[in-house]
This record gives sequence, structure tokens and C-alpha cells, in this order.
Amino acid sequence: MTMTFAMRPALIARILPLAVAIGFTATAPQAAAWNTLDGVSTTAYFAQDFTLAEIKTLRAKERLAGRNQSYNGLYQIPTLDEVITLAKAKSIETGRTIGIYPEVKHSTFHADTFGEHAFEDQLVAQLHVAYGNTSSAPVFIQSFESSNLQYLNTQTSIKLVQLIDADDVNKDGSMSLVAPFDKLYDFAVKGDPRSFLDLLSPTGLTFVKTYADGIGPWKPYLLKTVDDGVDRTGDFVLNSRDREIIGSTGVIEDAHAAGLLVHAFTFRKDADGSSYGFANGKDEIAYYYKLGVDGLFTDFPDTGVAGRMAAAVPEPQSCGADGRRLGAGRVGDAPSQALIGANLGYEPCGSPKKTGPRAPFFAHIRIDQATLRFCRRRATPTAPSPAQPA
Ligand SMILES: [Ca+2]
Repeated sequence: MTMTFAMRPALIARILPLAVAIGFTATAPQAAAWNTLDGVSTTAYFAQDFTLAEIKTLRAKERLAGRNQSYNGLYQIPTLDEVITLAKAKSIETGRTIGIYPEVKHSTFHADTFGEHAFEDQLVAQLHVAYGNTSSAPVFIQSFESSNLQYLNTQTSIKLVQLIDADDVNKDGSMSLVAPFDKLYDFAVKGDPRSFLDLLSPTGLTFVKTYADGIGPWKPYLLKTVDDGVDRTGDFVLNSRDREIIGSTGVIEDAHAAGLLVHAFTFRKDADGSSYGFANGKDEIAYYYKLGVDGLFTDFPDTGVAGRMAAAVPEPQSCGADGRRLGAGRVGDAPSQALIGANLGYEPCGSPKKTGPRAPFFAHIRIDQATLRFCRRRATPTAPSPAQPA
């Protein structure tokens, strides 16, 4: 299944340039490289500087100290083909169609290295082999850039999602837009003045709808909360959990009016206060479902399921391409940086029947901020020592 490097680059699933892994970092420190990543000078181990064989000597490691570390060192960094194989195998095992939600990460960066659209072309080629060129494929392609999604819209019928980020959220609930987290990076390169926030205006959403099927905004864009200094959780610690909930910003309503799905990110239950206005992750997820999101990304799929059930979100009555409602997929308890971690699940289209064939399910898995990136044959051979096989 895995592509060979001698012939062409491979797509692997990783959020950062191999930032969190154990293996060759101790044995090949000379491989750390300097790059300008979306305008920011970055020194790291970049996937593109290693062969797939070298990357396969690595093992995944949980990146957040407060989470389960017991899976560290057990799992390889998967290729896209391996993710697809896993999703299909689990579909058979569970009787549910389990989809994938690949993100094209740093498209401009990869285009500079591999050529314009090289990443997107290979992604589409693999997805079409695996699922066919159809909007009913259990796949969403997501990106924090726009021009690559516009290009993809000319190359595939698979559904596309425009991700929307920010630098932070201000005390008054407004979004903090500080470069490089103020706009799509391809907009920054081209001098397009539109910020992430601009893309969520009715005009911006109409523009996004010309090429995408949905938006994937950071959650504070959808629900306004205010930091008023009140310790609502009563733990004598002030953090984002204590924020006062004001209500919908109107973005969900505007996006739906524009014909776009809304998949918010990322829902967690860490003790660091990554929730905004909620003491626990389940309540937060339930609130967003009631607010109207069509789906969400969570690092804790069991909490996602519990939150969706608590919200009593009605299941859609059809399986139309735009009629699906997302839920959290139950895909095990692997750590977020291992093979399966942060997850986006798709709720069943129609309730499973007690008798007869089960209704189709679309359980979209998101490998932790499932980013795809190229790795390739390195120009300068500095082979790291292989790690112990898992
Ligand atoms: Ca508190």
C-alpha cells in the first residue's frame, strides 16, 4: 500500500514538521533544518527532508503533557494510504462507513518545494482510487488556504472545507487577528487584504461557497464569550472556562444561509481551560450542537458522543450530500498523536433499523489535526539509526 520514495513522494499524516515523535531526533540531530514556514522562521525536523523509510523508524508521542502518555513509542506515523486502509477495515468491522478528513497543511510551503498543486494532485489521485471522484465519498478535504481549495474544486467532486483560524479571542469576545494567524497564508502571499473574519461575513461566505462545501472555524467564531473576571467554575482559578456565555455570533446562521456546512474545532477536556465558557467538554459540545453546528472536531470522541446525545440532536432523515450531521466517532482511546486520536465522527444518516440492514454511517475520523504532508528522498543522505521496531 505504501508508496515508494524512489518513484514519488509520499503523503504522511502529521500535524507539524515531525515535531512530536520519538526515534531519530536523538540519533540524527543534524537533520533538523531551518525553513520559513508560512512566513515564520522555523527550525525543526521537516518531513520533506526524510525518506518514508526513515520516517517509519519514528514512533508517535503524545504532545500534551497532561494527557495519556502510555501509548508513546508504540505507533508509526501513518501514510495516507494506511489511514484509508484503516478506515475501510474499521468500516467493515463496525458495519459503519468510516470516512476520513484529510487536511492539506501548508499548501504554499509545499508548492514551493514540490511544485504548484503537486500535493493536491497526489492527494486527489489517491482519494479517487480509494473512493472515486464523487461528492458522496466519505471524505472531506480541509485547508487553511483558499487557492488550493479553489484548484481542488476543479479537480474533484469530493467535499471541501475552508478552515478558519485566529490568533486568539479577546476578553470582550472579539477575535484577535495577529499575523500569521490573521488570514489565509496564500492571501498573505498574494496581498489579499481579507482576514479570516472577513471570510465569515455574508459576503465572505458567499465567496467560500463558490468552491467549498463547508467552513471549519475555530469555535470562538461561533459562540461569543466574555472574560469578565468572574470565577464561574468556583475553583479559585480564572481561566477561559470562566468566561460568560453571550450567545451565537450569527456565523452558523449566515453559513447555513449561504449553503455551507459548519464543522467547528477543536473540542477538548484538558485541565488547561481550553474550553471557553464551559466547565466541562461534554456541556460545551452539547451547547455547540444546540447552537447548530453540523459537526465538530474533538480530541475526545467519547465526550463528543456524550455531548451530542445530551444535545439530543435530531438525526437527519436522508443521506444527501449536504444532509449529514456530524457526531463524534468512537474509534478507541489511542492518544491524540498516535495513529488515531483527535476525531471527527459522522453521525449516521438515518437511524439504524432494529431489523434489516443498517443505515449507512459516516464516521469521519480526523487523525489528530490530521495533516498531510509530503516527505521525499532527501538530497543529502544523513540516514538516522532505526528505532526499535514496535
Ligand atoms: Ca475558575
